[in-house]
Amino acid sequence: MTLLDNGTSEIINPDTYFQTHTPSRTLIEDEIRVKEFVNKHHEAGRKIVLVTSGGTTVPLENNTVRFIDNFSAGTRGATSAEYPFIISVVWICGYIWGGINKSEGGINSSPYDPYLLLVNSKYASKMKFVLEKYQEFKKNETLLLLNFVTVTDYLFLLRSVTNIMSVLKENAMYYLAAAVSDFFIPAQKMSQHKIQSDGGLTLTMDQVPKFLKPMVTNWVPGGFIVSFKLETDPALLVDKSRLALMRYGHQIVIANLLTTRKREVVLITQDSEFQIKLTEDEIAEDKEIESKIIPELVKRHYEWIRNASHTGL
Ligand code: PAZ
Repeated sequence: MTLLDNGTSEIINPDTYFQTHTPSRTLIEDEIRVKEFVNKHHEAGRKIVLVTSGGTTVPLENNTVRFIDNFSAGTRGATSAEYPFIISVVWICGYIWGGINKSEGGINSSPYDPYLLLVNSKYASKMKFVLEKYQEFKKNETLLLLNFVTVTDYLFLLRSVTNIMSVLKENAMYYLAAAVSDFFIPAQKMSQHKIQSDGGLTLTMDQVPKFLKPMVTNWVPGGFIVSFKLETDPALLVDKSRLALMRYGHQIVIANLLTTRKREVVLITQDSEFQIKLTEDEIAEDKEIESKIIPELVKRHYEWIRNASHTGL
């Protein structure tokens, strides 16, 4: 974080960010694929969910040798897309395809056509379910997978995909589970070449612009937006989630703690809090919390659509 003389941190605005950074080389190709996908499903009268998952990296050099990563394995997004009710999905992910956490050693997989999977026997039945779901998506052409690596790739991709999906108006859900870096080194301040190791390293980072505000206001006004809030301090979780709702004006924040995120979350709206928790029996059966989150969100999304048609949104 760059600290200004007065001790406040510098926040670049989203427009300046997009003007001063370069998207990934695959962005144009990705946009074409998203347009085709969205047009096809929109014409067929289907709803589409955008799922983002995984972590974004922050390069330290323009010719990147080193980067800062975060803990996210992309499990939340991957697992969520497996559940019924999720019909047409544009899924942008960093790292993995598959419902099993990379840190659990479950699978080795490719984001596209996996032809060799090494499956830990503990996960065999789960993997069968995931593969069947994937085959179903493939057969019906209802899943579009897009990848990102850096935070810049992610932000450009998010802006493009949401702009294209805005034609769906309230018939789209945006499920933002990716762990997006909060700090980065702007391209113009980054070392061009590998940083030499002839002493210690002090990093100065800027704050990544808050993209939820332009997303809610300009990119997809009328869309049903669900963001996630991760904290490690339970005392901050609900207040920070509420603050995000107030600041950005979207529909739901799902609050989760790092250590309990797989068994407990709180769905927070402008006027309610709703806890979703796995019971001890469900945990013993390896039930996934997403099997409870997704139906609840789909129900709320339908209510949102009903209200939107009344209010003419
Ligand atoms: O990717 P994962 O399954 O390991 O973890 C999911 C998560 C904690 C990244 C997600 O639930 C989340 O909270 N995403 C938003 C993180 C944030 O506050 O930026």
